Amino acid sequence: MHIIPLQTNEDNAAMISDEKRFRYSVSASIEQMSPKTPFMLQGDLRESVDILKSLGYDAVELQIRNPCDIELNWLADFCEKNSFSVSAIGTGSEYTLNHLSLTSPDVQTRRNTLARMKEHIDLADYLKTDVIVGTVRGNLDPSLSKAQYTEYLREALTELCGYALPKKVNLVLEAINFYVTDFFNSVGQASEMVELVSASNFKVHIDTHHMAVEEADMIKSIEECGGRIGYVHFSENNRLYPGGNGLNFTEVMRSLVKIGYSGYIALECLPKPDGITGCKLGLENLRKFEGQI
Ligand SMILES: [Mn+2]
Repeated sequence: MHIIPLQTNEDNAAMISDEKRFRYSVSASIEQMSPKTPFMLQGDLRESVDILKSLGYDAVELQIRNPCDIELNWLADFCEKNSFSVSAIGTGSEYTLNHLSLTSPDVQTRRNTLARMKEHIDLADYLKTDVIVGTVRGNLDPSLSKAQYTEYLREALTELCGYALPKKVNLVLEAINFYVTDFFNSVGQASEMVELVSASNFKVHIDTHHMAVEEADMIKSIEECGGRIGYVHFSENNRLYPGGNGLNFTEVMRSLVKIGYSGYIALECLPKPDGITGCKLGLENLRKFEGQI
């Protein structure tokens, strides 16, 4: 019998070493938000997509308030004709603008949030992309214990992963720092919830801005999380585009290659000095950092 040796992550990294290692994206909000929100592109999505394509990005991340409220047929067409993709659908507006939460003490709010998240999953199925679980997990309501909160979230994520699996949609749980959200702040804590739900389409989503607050050693955290990482946000510790302050993105990229991650890196950054300039400088720097791996 001929036994094929298992490939290591290092082999995978070597195999793709001559190709492009990552696909680059920018998080764009369809709502016009405040300039203090980390979306370099805001408002008209066609305009944002045109800008990203012309700058040389591979994808756009969608920040949308209502997945049923917008006409997106043109986006699927555009992606197919232009080798462009949607890297993920962000669902933070469901919490910040629509006041939905997967861990609300109110059963009807939890049901409404689940129904809405299924609409995001349907949209992700249509656009061949994944869904981010960030702030929509909700903060701890004073009437709940941490154990009850964790159980509500585990139940919700289990149901959503089950719904998304036949559609080949992944869910990713973002590790968000303590001043934004109450739980799953560090990469290790997000990994624990991913282990608890234990679904093949449920992964950890890392963000360098949050990691700069939460992780004692960003590189060690990435390597420990390893194959559980399913999506990546890049932005500086002060939320500027990569290279706008001082984080060592070359090291971060090197650790991602080491664990075999070759998916999207999406920029979730403040529109500074202005959105388009941030996108342009961010991509130039990403290519420079990638060349230094
Ligand atoms: Mn993020």
